[in-house]
Amino acid sequence: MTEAKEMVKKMCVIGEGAVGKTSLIRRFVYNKYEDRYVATIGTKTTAKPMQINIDEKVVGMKLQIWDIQGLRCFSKLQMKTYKGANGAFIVIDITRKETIFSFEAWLLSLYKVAGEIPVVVLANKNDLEAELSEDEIMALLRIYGFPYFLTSAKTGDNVSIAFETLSKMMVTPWSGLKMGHLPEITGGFVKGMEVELTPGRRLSALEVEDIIMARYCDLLEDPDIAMSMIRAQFKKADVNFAFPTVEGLSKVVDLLIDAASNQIEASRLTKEKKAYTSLIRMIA
Ligand SMILES: Nc1nc2c(ncn2[C@@H]2O[C@H](COP(=O)(O)OP(=O)(O)O)[C@@H](O)[C@H]2O)c(=O)[nH]1
Ligand SMILES: [Mg+2]
Repeated sequence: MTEAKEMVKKMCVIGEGAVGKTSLIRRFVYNKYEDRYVATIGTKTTAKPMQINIDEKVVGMKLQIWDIQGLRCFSKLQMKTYKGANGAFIVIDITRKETIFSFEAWLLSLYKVAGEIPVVVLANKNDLEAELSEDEIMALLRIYGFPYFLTSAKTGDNVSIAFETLSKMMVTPWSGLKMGHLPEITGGFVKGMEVELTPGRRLSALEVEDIIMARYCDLLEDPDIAMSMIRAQFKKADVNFAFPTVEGLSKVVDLLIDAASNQIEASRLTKEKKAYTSLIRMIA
């Protein structure tokens, strides 16, 4: 029996940089793969219609897949993009053991904003020699009860089934975490969550870039549009967003303010620019 009932669901793909988030999405949506690494700037969304089978019923849904830049977790921009998410992939790279160390921090930052939504873990690059064994992955995930897949964006191994699994979890009642509550993570991760803007506090260029991008998303009230404008200005200014400098950020800020001039009132823009400029001045 077929029952057409389309719904839109938001799915986030998160994890450290270069674990394969963008490649996994590209494989799933376009069935394509590229060996070249182009770091994602901010967030990028892709829509994908999906048909899933639930209890012998075909359910149509529109997946909104959010590819989220993975430089650091608890970044202000990332936290903003988690809002309203219905499910998430946390991606780790089996060729780099360290990508699993921050798993809980990613989870915690996600749950802080989106609540306890379904999560599926993707242990990616399974076509390469592993530095991380399946036992180690299972040991970590046992306490949470999250499903995981060994995937390869390169060969396509397990990619579709992973997306189908998470999609299903997103539309069926989810019992939540197996353990019932999240562990308390102390130390660096949680403490680093809020950037305190006290006088004399120095910031890194990356932190400032992050705050500016998050503010710009607020300013334009649509993170998707804001992010595409941000991408365009970085390109125009020829500034590498992964290694921002004071000069580079100043250039980008000028362009960003300019780009918003026909949408935002001039007095508001002047204030905004002042805020960006004083943030840039705080760079150590
Ligand atoms: N061998 C192999 N390389 C991969 C795989 N997935 C991604 N890569 C490569 O790893 C690099 C980072 O991938 P990307 O998707 O941009 O990572 P992201 O930063 O998490 O979005 C790129 O050079 C990709 O070609 C995979 O499954 N196998
Ligand atoms: Mg990417």
